[in-house]
Amino acid sequence: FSIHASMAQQAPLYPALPSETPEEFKAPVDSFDFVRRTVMIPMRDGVKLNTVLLIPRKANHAPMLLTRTPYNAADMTAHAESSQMESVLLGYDNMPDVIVKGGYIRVVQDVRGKYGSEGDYVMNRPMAGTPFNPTPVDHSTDTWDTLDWLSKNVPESNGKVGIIGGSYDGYLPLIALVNPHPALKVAVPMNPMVDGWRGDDWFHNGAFRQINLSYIMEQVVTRRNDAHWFTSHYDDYDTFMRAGSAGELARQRGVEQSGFWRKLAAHPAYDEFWQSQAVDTLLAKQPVTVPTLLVHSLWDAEDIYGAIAVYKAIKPNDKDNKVFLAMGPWNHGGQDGDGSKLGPIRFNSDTGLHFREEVLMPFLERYLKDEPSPEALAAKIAPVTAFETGTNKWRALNSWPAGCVSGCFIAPGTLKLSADGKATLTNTAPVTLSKPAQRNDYDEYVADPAKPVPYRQRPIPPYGYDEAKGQTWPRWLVDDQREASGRTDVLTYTTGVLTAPVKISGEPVAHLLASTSGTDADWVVKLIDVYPDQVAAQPEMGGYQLMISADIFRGRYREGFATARPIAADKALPYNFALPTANHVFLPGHRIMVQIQSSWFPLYDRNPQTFVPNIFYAKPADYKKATQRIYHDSFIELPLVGASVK
Ligand code: PG9
Repeated sequence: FSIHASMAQQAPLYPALPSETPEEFKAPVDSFDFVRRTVMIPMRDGVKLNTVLLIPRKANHAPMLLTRTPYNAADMTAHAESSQMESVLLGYDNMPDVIVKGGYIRVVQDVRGKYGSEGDYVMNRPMAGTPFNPTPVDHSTDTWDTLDWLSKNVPESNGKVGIIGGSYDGYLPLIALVNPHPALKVAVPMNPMVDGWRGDDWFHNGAFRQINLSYIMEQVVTRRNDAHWFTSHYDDYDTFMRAGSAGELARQRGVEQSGFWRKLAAHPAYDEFWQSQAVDTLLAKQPVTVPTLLVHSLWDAEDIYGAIAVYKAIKPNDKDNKVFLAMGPWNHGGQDGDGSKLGPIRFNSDTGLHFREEVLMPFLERYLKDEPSPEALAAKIAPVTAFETGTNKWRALNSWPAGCVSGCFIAPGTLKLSADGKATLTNTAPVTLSKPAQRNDYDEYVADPAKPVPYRQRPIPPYGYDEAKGQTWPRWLVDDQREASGRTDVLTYTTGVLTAPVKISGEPVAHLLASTSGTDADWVVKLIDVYPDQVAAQPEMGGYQLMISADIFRGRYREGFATARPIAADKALPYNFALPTANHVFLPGHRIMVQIQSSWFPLYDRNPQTFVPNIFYAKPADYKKATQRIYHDSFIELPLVGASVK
């Protein structure tokens, strides 16, 4: 670092007592085990992108590991003021153990329009030449230009680049795969943003993730994120309730100054704006030429849809077995750190370290190093490395979904929701529901928008984080669901105690036959593993209700995501939607539970339950109680592995 004096150094005002601040402070870095180099790399349109390189002192023909980010390259490469590269790199998206042990040159770049880079910022910049990006540049061209510069201007390198990152930084490696530069030898998209409307950060099946309003503002309205959302209530449940609709809160908080908010609010349905940006659809049209390791977190509270969606989209094009998938019992980004537990759920080993050492490091080395080590070449990297929750075992599989490497199969089972809160599992193929067996064959609850079901125990700290409670946002998907099961506006169906293990691998699918007295409704379905009443080794887990897979569906889209339509009141109608991928064994002594409710607040905005053109602008009078009915024989289709059960 050389710190220029903040003011242009002038002649001392009082020569007899000159400033004690030198003209330019030069930090002594000779003792550092790395060299920091900051360059402004020119893109084809002249915009320069701020790019930080940390080069190990001994680097010679070293490969480069690149992360492109909207989250501040300077910060990400200066986590600590240290002479040691590994300490400097601790923190978001870095995995210093991988980078330093591998002897990589670390490159982190601010994307166009953010922090130290020039140009204009556009959230998840649409591809050039599409209706929503008439310019000649996008993240594919910016990555191409960046790699072209890196491959020619880093003498300490071997000219080979891997691109790696999580979340938004996981979306960027996917876009790098469109017209990839020849220097791109490997891509590791982790927990990537892929389809913001279907199941990643902005909506899930049309329900808006309003808890991200603060992000939509802070990330867009200034180049360096120095405008901040403020806390008005300790309990975020109150923050959002007092405002009423997400659109009203956006107005109150200045979010309307975010160009991205204006686009999002103008496109509440899954129209061309969202469909044209679905990265899985985009990549399905590309050849697979770059070895790619997709990384998925089973309890990802932010981008639980993306990695699996891309895997499904590109695997059919993978003629040379270049596409790999790893999934672990992690929260969003959990693979970067200690993966031995998540909240109270213990995995009996550090699953993050296992992934980094046994999968990621040999994978990177194999494609980036001029001479990979014998260990890296000998490492058995299965096409799919999947952690099996429940049993806490890693499984090496040939494809996904798969229940085992050979000798088993996946067959759809039916978890029927019956009277008296009973759930019954049979391994018979499900039969799609069209009309109720008999008129009174249902359970009902009153969904009151004035008292929406909290997505977690209140008080809900602002933006879902609470340092005191250990940042519970990243682990809320493993919160105990007993909080909800006791509510009269949550239906609960439970099997008897299992006498044999029940394993599921893949996406459960909710098949509801439901009616509402309103003309719009949200349906939340949660598949839950109920622990035995007493767990001697971990008493607090006695009776724990652990979500294995859960999602929300906004009923106005039941006839298609592109167009919102009113729901016919008091009419039993089918709702069918997939829940996130699971790879779980319900152990003997456990029970399988399904919970159904009509709000998940304040994570998702409330459905007024009367049809309005755009829920962002619903008025207080639009929000009305509704009586919801779930007809018996509604069921969850489970991807059962092997012969299962009772
Ligand atoms: N995918 C993460 C995120 C995006 C938008 C809102 C909130 C979270 C991320 O990039 O961190």
